Amino acid sequence: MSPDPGDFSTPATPPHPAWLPDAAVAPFRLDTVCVLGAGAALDAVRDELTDAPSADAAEARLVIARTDAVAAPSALGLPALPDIPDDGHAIVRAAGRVAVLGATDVAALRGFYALVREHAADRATGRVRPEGTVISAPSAPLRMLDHWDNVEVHPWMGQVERGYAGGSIFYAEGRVRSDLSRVRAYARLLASIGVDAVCVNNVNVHAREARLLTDDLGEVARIAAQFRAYGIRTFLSVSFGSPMTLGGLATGDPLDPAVADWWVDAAAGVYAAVPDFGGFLVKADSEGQPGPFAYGRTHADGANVLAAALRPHGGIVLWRAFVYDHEQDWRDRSTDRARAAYDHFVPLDGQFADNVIVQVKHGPIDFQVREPLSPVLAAMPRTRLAIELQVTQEYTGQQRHVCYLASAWSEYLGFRLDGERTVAEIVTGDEQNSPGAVVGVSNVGTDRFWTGHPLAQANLYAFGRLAWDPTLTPTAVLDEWIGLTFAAASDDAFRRIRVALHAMMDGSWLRYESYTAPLGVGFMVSAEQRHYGPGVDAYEYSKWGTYHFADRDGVGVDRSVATGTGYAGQYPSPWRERYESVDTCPDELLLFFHHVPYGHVLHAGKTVIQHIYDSRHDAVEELDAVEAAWESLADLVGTAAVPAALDARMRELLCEQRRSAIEWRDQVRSYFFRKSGVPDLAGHTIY
Ligand code: GCV
Repeated sequence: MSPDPGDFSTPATPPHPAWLPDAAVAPFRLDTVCVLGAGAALDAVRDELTDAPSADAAEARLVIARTDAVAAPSALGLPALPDIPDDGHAIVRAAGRVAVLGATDVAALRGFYALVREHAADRATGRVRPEGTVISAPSAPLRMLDHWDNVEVHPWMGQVERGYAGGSIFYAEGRVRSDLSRVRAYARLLASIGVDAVCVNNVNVHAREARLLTDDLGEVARIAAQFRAYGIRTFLSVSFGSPMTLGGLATGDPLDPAVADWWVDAAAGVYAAVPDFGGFLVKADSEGQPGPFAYGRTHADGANVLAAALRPHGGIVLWRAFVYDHEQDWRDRSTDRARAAYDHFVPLDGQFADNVIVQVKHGPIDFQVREPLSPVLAAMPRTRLAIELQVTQEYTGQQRHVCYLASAWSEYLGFRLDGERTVAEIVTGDEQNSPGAVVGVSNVGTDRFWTGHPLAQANLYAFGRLAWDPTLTPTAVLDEWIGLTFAAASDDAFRRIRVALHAMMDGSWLRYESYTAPLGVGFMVSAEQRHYGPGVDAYEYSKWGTYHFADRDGVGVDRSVATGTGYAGQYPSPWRERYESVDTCPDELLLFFHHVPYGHVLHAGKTVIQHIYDSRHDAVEELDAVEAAWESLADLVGTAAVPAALDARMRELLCEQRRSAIEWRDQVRSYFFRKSGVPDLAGHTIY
């Protein structure tokens, strides 16, 4: 990939407009427009429509309004205003006119972007919208992006931990950037997909970053001002050790009154600087971060002391459940990292304050390309829960491979984890769980395309859309994204781009899975290359608790109750039984739950070893079609549809994807042949 373009403020390399190019909004400037009501977010709508001819509400073809600014429905030619939820919006089409309505300026702004989105999607699908009213409200009340950005460049993690798109858009040279125009552009993009919260620093809180909470509040306020204009609240990751490291106290014990007072003062300080501050995100007792265990306290004790400090200001705590032993002895087969979050957190159900949300990674290990859903999500009905997704592609190609993650997320959110309730229902609130959140780890940086791989922009887009409405299909979301991003293309070019991108992206998650670690086993990633590329044994004899146990006879982790670690027993029915038995365990998770001989026959009919040989081959072969799809657009390069810089980046990365996929194929296949000695019946080359 091209080197980090560095400071984005150089006029020579303006950032790519992502899914909001001028051409996506321009159609709404052609007709008469009226924007009604006050508020920064409505000013943002006015900015979008600056060049449009204006008219009063009774005449304008397009009205965007806060409902409290509408004198009477008749002023819009309507018999009555629709009944709109506070955080939702309505798009009313009547008598050839369109009214976009929301109870607040932010709701109206989101409604405006919904209109822009509809227009783009309709171009992709050819749909003509009928007259009538469409009301949309978010499924999750909190739709948040976490940034793993450091203020300073960390010696071995760089500036953005697991970032694959250059430096931080927030920080440069050890402080908050003086030019925050890129943050404002980011806020606009996020508002257009309904994201309403951003945490601006890494959950691994190093010494410099800890001081954002105290010394840098004026600077945090500058960032928050950029987001506020687009209806997005700012959060900070804080270190549980802050009372000691920043406050000079002798202890961080959450039950010590002096510690509680320190947090009360810290929270008051933040709200004095940022009145609409969202709250704290905390990684405690995890991978070296301090936490309540040091004082013999529980994670509920830890979270609640912060929650009490934030409560008077309306703030919340997002407390991560990613707690496990990262100093494990690989010889010890009784400890199973997959069990850890459940073992630590489920006994605490009902003990967390009501302004605490327990944030749970989607799977029990760590954002692998294939994991079962975390059983914690089904086991804490008296706790507000968030699902954490990784938009940044740490384990899914690091924004050098095409991997459209909406396919995975939509499967997770729609999964009926206790047989009845979907994960989306659990985290967005239902008759059992109070509303929680959908959280993603952001994938943007200073890269001119924002996300390294230009197609990784679609993952950020899809995150927001699925957090708003988890029932959307990945293909429909992709159509919206293509319609917006390539709005400048002529009709014919657009049709071809759409076909090409669906061919490249629709199956890309499963393709990535097929050439990397097989059947749910996970973590066969290079340690040297920071989780990029193959490293079949890289974590096999390590302290991280991520093993595959391949030997000459078989592979996989026995997590059954009968003979293994018992992890399968953490699931409610029917999954507990499904996963427990080799006979009923889904193929794609077989090696996550069972250690099986290489000759074990999958439901799909092949032996495990032949599946390992074949699927890698097939996935690499599929890349021919992926490359051909992009090549089919060659005559468009240099037009507004496909700028030369976009094409250059795409070609460079497609080349790298092929190189890397071949490396995965050959290493994994050779490794298992050498372990098992079982010949490949298809006669593929094995090294
Ligand atoms: C922010 C994994 C990643 C770490 C990350 C951690 C977490 O272990 O490799 O970089 O740290 O998850 O989610 O806290």
